[in-house]
Amino acid sequence: MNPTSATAQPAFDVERVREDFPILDTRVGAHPLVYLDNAATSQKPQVVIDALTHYYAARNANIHRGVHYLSGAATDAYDQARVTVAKFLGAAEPRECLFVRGATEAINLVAATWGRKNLRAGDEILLTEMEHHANIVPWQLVAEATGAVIKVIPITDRGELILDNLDELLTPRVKMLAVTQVSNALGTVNPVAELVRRAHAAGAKVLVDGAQGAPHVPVDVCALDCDFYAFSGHKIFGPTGIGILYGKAALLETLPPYQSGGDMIERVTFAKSTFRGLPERFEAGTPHISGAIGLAAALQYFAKIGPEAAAAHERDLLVYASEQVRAVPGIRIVGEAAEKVGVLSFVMDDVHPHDIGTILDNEGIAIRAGHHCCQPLMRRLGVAGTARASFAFYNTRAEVDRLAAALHKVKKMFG
Ligand code: 7TS
Repeated sequence: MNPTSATAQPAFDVERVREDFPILDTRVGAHPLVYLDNAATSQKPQVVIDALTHYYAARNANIHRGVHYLSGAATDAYDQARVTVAKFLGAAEPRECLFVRGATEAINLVAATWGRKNLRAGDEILLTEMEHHANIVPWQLVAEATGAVIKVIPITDRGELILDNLDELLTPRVKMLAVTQVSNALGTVNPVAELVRRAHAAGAKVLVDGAQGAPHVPVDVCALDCDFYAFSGHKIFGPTGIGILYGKAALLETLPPYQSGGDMIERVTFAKSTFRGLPERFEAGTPHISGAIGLAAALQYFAKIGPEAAAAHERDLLVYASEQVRAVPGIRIVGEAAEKVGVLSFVMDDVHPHDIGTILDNEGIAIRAGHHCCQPLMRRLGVAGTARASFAFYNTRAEVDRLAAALHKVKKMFG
C-alpha cells in the first residue's frame, strides 16, 4: 500500500468499537486522550478486563495440581485458552502453542534451546537490519556461546528489505533466519512467506517475530510454514506478561527444556530427572493463568471485530495521517515501504523527537519518541530516533486531525 492519497473511509463503525475500550474516555488535563502508542502496547476492551476479573472472582486456583473443583475449572479455562490461540494462529495442534511472557521470552527460548542445541562454530544466523533488539540480542548471546556468526539482510532508504542478494546470503552455513513480520519502527510489512520458502530451500529454519504482525496482519502459521512464530498478548488487546511461542511440534519435541522445575517433569530423583512432552515441558512453574485466559478473550474479541476490517480501517488512517503529517513544514516521514501497517515514524528539522513527544503530551496525544529498541536500524537510516504515531482499529480520523494540528503547533514553537 502506498500511502500517497486519501481514500474514502471504509464502512467500519469505529465509534461503536470505541465504546468497548473504557480507557479511551480518559482526559489528559483539558484534553480527551488521543492514544497513538499502540505499537508499544494496545488498549484492552472491557471483555478482556471482565475475563480477568471473572477469573480471580470465580475461578482462581492453581492448575494441573488440585483434585478440587476450582483447580479443575482453572485448568479447563487455561487449556481452552490454548485452543483459542491455536485457532487464531492456524496451528495444527494446541500443544504447538506455548504460553510465555511475551515475544521477548519466546525468542530467548528459541535462541537458548534450539540455538544451543543446533548451532556450531562458523554457523550463521541471518537477521535483518530492521529487527527489534528482542530479535537481535538473544541471537548475539547464543552466537557468543556457540561460535556462530550473525549476518544481516540490508534495507533500502525507504525501509524495505533488499532481497536481490538473498541467495548469496543464504549459504549452507545459515541455520536460522529470524525476521520480523512487521517493523515496529517503520511499519514495513515483510514478505515473510517468500522468506520462509527461500530459507527452507537453503536448509535454514525460520523464526518470525510476530509482535507487530499478529495485531495487524492476518496470520496462518501452517500456510506460512514458519518453524517458530512469536507474539505478545499486550500488543493484541490482551494482558501484559503473556505471549505465545508457536513451534512446529516435530521441532519443539527435539528441544531441551528452557526453564525447569514443577509441572514440566515426569519423574525426579536426585540422580536424574525426565521431562514431560509438549506443551508442559516448556511451561515450568505456575504459569500466568489469568493472562492466558485474558489473551484468549482478546483473540476472541479481535476475531469478532474482524482482523481484515480492522486492517482496512487502520490502512485508511495511515493514508490519511501520512498526507496530514507530510503537509507540516520541516517534517520527513521515515519508512515509506509499499507494504505498511499503521505506523507513522517521522523526524522534524531541528526538533528532537522527545520534544515533539512532550509537546504532544501537553495536548493529550500519546506517541512514542526514541530509537524504538531498533538502534541498528536508526543508525542505518542516519537518525538518532524518530517520533512515532502508531494506530489501532479504535483510532479515528478526528484523532489524526488533532495529531496534525499539534504538529503544526510544534513547528510554530520551534520557528
Ligand atoms: N519484536 C517487535 C517487532 C516489537 O515491536 C517488540 C516490542 C518486541 C519484539 C518485544 O515485545 P515484548 O512484548 O516482549 O516487549 N516493541 C515495542 C515498541 O515498538 N515500543 O515498545 C515496545
